[in-house]
Amino acid sequence: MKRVIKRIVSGKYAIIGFPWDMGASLGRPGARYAPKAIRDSLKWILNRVKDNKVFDIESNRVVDLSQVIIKDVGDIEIFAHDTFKTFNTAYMSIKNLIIEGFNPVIIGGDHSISYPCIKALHDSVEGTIGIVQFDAHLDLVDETPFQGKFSHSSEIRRALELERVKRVIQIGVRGYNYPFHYDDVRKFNIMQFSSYDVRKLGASIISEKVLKELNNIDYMYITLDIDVLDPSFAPGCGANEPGGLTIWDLIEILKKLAPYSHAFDIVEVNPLFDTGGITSSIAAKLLFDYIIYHFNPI
Ligand SMILES: [Mn+2]
Repeated sequence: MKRVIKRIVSGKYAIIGFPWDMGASLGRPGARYAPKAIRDSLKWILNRVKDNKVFDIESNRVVDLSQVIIKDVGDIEIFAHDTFKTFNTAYMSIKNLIIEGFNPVIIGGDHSISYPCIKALHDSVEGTIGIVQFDAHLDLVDETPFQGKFSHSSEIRRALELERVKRVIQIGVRGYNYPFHYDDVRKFNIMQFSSYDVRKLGASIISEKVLKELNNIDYMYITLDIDVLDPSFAPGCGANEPGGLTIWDLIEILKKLAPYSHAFDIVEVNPLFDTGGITSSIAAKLLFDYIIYHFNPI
């Protein structure tokens, strides 16, 4: 029998802000302001929910949310001088939420925050973990004197050290990177779909390939670095990397993967570089898409 990734639908979603940007050692800091900006944008979407129902125009249907709990649990407590203490606080909170049956929806923060969140999923469940990483960059740096071990360039490398993280799939990666990462990608058996692959093959085929690849995995964690989008769509991010995904392709792939995901984060939104809230509003839309399509796939 063909194995499929576990779908767990409790209808319980916890929104968690993680306003940490001390890991933004190479890119532009400022993602600490993202949880507030994204929550402000999310209000515009939630305003359309009436009597626990919302008209999903893109799928031409009314989605019934009467069985859905979206609980905003506030922000992770930040200890600015102490990465370890901050990450451990986040790890404990998110682990508890997962054990209580929530699907965590985490608003970063720079990309370093994904590591304690992935570890929280890893340690809350038995079984293998697959990570789907939407990103312009690889985030596979091991340790450097300048960035240390827990920056926004290292969270995927750290996650790969967890015992049951068995597969990483990167979508939207592009540009140029350090030559040794060519070997890392092979060493860690990372599957990559560059932004140009997405453009050539289309969102639908990419989604099918990802799900097929994760057939033997028990739990999926989706991490979405907003710089996966082309900077023209998302100017308020931690780093500019030309040639990114379009918003339409990203939305379609996310909607197709969301039903099989067990935790989600959206990171690197940087309100200090945003223009008119464009990037925050896209992040809020992606966050709501994740919840709607996780609960009620098309
Ligand atoms: Mn990243």
